[in-house]
Amino acid sequence: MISSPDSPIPRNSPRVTIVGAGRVGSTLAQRIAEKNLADVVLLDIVAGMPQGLALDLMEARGIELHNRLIVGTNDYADTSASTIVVITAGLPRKPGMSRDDLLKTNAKIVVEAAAKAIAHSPQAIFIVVTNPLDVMTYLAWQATGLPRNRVMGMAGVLDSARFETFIALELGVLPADVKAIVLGSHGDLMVPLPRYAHVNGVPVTELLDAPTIERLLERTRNGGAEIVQLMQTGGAFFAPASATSVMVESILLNQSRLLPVAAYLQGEYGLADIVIGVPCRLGCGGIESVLELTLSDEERSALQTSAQAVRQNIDRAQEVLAGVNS
Ligand code: TXD
Repeated sequence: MISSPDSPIPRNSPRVTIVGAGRVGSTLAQRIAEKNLADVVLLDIVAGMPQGLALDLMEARGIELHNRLIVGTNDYADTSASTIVVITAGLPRKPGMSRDDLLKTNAKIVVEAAAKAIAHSPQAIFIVVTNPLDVMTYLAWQATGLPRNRVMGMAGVLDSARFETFIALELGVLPADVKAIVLGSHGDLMVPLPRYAHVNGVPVTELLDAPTIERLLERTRNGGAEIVQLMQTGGAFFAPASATSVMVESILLNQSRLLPVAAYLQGEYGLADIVIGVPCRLGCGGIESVLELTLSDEERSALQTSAQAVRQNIDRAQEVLAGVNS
């Protein structure tokens, strides 16, 4: 079968829709196609932009040696029957802006995107990327009405990768040999767990002293802001796209990878009716299980503080949305 960007995608290939063809969205489309994971539909409100990006990515296929289709569109009808929907639509941070400043604008965008996407892909698993991440994931879960295993947010994989990067740079070791996990909300109140970090099995606490670890943690907490400050226009997108692609891959290939994911909790970690970053096993059903780690009192209370901040912002977002609907 011969396919062009204008022809329907053959149904034997999984399809990933990315809502928001900005920097994260378009880079993610590239990663998914070049890792040969799925065909991609890039959707944006800006007319012509996703179509142009899709054509550009299609023209790289012969060079990059893959045959995945990338379609750009402004119409949700073209996203039908997607296996995964990733929502990156929204505004990114400007210098000095917190992720929560984005709350009002992005709440409306994400709710609309989730509702429209689920209407065309009722079987899809949703991954939210838009900030403020935990709140937007909660709103997408509500807007889709899906069971909790099928709606999740990407932040922990990125925050963990940042912590791993800083550890690798400090020690001068291969980044892939460093493993770390960051829980909690995506923001200043994230909860890194240095006692679980290791370099090929050697605990980081054996390799670095406490003040150094604290310095690296602080840099991790400010990881997003550091890049926004340097770039001045927009924020990080290469590592966020890589982090999202790992989640997409684990779901599409049913890899059951254990990854920190923003998940809707129903009592785990003593938290309920909240979305927050926790270790999850990701497979073809989405979140297949939530792993409850034994936390110290300090870690547990940091997670609770993180959850309280998310709760406040969920309430604020609900007020904003209620205002829109009244
Ligand atoms: O760890 C994480 N979760 C994050 C989150 C890491 C990096 C970026 N993070 C957040 O993702 C960031 O704060 C933003 O909220 C989103 C997207 O970031 P990106 O850098 O890709 O922003 P862009 O380049 O501005 O792209 C956003 C696109 C842009 O093309 C808009 O036209 C589009 O979203 N947009 C829409 N598309 C569809 N529908 C609607 N309503 C819409 N509104 C804007």
